[in-house]
Amino acid sequence: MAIIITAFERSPDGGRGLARDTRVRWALEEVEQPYEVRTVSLRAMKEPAHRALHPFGQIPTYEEGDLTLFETGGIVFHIAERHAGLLPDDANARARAVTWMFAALNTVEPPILELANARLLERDKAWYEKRLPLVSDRVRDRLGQLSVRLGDADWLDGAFSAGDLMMVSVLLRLKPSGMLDEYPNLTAYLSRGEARPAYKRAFEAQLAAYTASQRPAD
Ligand SMILES: N[C@@H](CCC(=O)N[C@@H](CS)C(=O)NCC(=O)O)C(=O)O
Repeated sequence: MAIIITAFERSPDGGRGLARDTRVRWALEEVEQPYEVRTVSLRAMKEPAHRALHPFGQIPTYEEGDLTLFETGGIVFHIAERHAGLLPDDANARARAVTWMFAALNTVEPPILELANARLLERDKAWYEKRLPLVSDRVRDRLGQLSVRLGDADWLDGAFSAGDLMMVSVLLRLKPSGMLDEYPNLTAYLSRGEARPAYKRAFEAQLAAYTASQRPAD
């Protein structure tokens, strides 16, 4: 059954792999499942045809036969459940890996997004300079806690899992800020994620799509 995901027609991240289709591509590459990509414009994302796939008018979505999914947590979990390679066989280890997926999305990603949004959308506000350190400290709190838990380990709980895939994906947004440099073990963790052949393939695929979107039409 062909797998089709959606991605931005022109990713606003400039091909840096921060759009969330990259984490879905990465999961599919880890489990060696081929997939097709349908790109959608910002306008088309808000139209009924796309909203039928994604109620919030966002990307990515995932279609496989008569199954349609949205939300990267749900999509990556589905991929990890269906195919070997992203979740351990042991039931307890599996539950812990899923817990790390939730931790990435529910506990670590929100302050990171708050910081990204503040930098992007609030620079011209009178309170920006006062608010930024507060928001940054909330990110540092989480990074400090994560850094302590990771310690010297390569991955969050034994072998690489969907929990690491999601956590690395979430942390990547901080890379340009230099904030991760304060936590050398997290920087190394990120590098290990980026060094995985499956991540490299996913990154290259989204970059190729972005580059193609920049070429003038014939
Ligand atoms: N929680 C959702 C977030 C999806 C999301 O924010 N997608 C972004 C792209 S990475 C998007 O479609 N942004 C455009 C918009 O919201 O209009 C998930 O993990 O899938």
